[in-house]
Amino acid sequence: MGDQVTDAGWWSDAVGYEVYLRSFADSDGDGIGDLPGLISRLDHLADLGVDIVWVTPFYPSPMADFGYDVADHTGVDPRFGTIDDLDRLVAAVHERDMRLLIDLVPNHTSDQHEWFRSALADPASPYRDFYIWRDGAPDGGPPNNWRSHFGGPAWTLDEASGQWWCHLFLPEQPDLNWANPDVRAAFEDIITHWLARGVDGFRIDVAHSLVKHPSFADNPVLVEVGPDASAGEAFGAMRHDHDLDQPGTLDVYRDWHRLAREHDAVLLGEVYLDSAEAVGAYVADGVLDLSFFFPVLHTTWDAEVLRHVVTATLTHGRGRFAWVHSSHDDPRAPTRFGGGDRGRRRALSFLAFTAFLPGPLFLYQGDELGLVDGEVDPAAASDPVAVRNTNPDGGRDPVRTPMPWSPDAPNLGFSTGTPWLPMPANHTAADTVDAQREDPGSTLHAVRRLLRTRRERRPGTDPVELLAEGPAEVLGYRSGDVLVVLNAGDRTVTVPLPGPVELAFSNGTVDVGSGRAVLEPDAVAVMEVTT
Ligand code: TEU
Repeated sequence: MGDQVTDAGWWSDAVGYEVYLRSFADSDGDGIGDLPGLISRLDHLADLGVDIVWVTPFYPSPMADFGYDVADHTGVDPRFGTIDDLDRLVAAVHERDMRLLIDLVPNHTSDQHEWFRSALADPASPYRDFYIWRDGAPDGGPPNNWRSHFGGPAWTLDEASGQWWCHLFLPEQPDLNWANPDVRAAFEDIITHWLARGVDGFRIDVAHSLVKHPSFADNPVLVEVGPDASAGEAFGAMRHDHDLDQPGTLDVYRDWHRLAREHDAVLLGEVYLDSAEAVGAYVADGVLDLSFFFPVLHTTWDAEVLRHVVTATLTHGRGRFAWVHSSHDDPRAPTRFGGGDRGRRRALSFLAFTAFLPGPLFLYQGDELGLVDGEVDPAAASDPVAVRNTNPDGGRDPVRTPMPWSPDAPNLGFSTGTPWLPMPANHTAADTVDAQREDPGSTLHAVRRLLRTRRERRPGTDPVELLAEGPAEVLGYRSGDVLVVLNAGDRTVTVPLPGPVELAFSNGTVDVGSGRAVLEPDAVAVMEVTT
């Protein structure tokens, strides 16, 4: 299904791993994960079978959005380490035959970036036009009805000049003006800087909203929401005709693609749009190499929903949508799939199901442990989405709690100091890397086995044929000699097979015999057809 990619690179088949740096490993006891901490844990990733390490922003930042408010695109925040640590990270990743992706945040900067400081201090500054300024509406309100993802209007008034600046996220994250060629030139310099320093590519933050419609017209309102609506509800209550997914965005990436190609580097977009067709346009030839497709990470445990995202990925992703199951922004897969052992089993089964389909496979830290969302006391909430809204979505803290490493160390081995976000009570010794390493029945062992099987048996560019026969709650496909079947229902199912098979990987109780496979609910079987 779907055309195969025409310019496949080293990333096409890779296993990626997202490191949320702040919560990964703290080397100096300040309670915040850092670059030396990450370096000290790279062997865990290499052992697991990871090819690409994606590290979230380490740049100098006031941390209003924990680093996604960048104040200097070529530096390192002292809380995360030094520029020498970054060079050491590049070398240490490469020594282990892995590659390093860093986060590029081009939609906005921090309000403490020197560009914005200059723009705010002096409307005649050459940096004024790096950002988006508009006069208010005749009634004195914001220029239009656009909303911030994080609550409230997407505009804040600069009283000195009487103009408003645009921010699709926090007021402290002013949006850049991508209609200004100087902004484009500045980012090409940033990209060139990091490629010369040896990084292997970029995960591009909010890759779908750099360019805004030049009319700055209101977005059509789909549903009226009251003041009690959460940030997410209010954002979703309008059609984003003018603030997201504007055509000129792809031209920016065409330029970056040329730069990336000179260094054999990869561009991976965070294209946070629901339509697979729309996301597919970002991964056309000569644009981005890869994109996440987020409906995959919003699925519930429902055969129809799972089938839909898989089919959409195959049709529109054409091997360029990276499979993603959890992230630092959204509920973890085991939690989404019901929590506890059951959620964990389902998450592993769906991970295995996607592992033999075209496209790279990404894990988020803790996915290899079957980690569920951490329980965070509301008093400890840190995410601005939770803290700044009277009716919060709950925020993203539960998916950002520190990584559990060892059962006997303070804070499960994350930090010798006080973690910036408390270790959650529902993450216990059994969730730690060290405990799971000792337990052959652990999720860690299963994921390592799965990734090894994927490396050995991955069908490469063979076309994928979705299985049409069998019970409705079963999802299945064949690609080359690999046959994968998942039971997303709540009864044991028998699936007809084309001939003799060998079981290459399974999760849950699976019985594979001649001509049929029997799978209990939530189970997956990865088989090799032997004739
Ligand atoms: O996320 C962009 C984005 O669209 C998400 O914020 C999403 O809408 C929200 O998290 C759902 O809960 C990226 C980063 O991944 C996120 O951490 C940043 O806060 C955001 O950009 C701003 O840079």
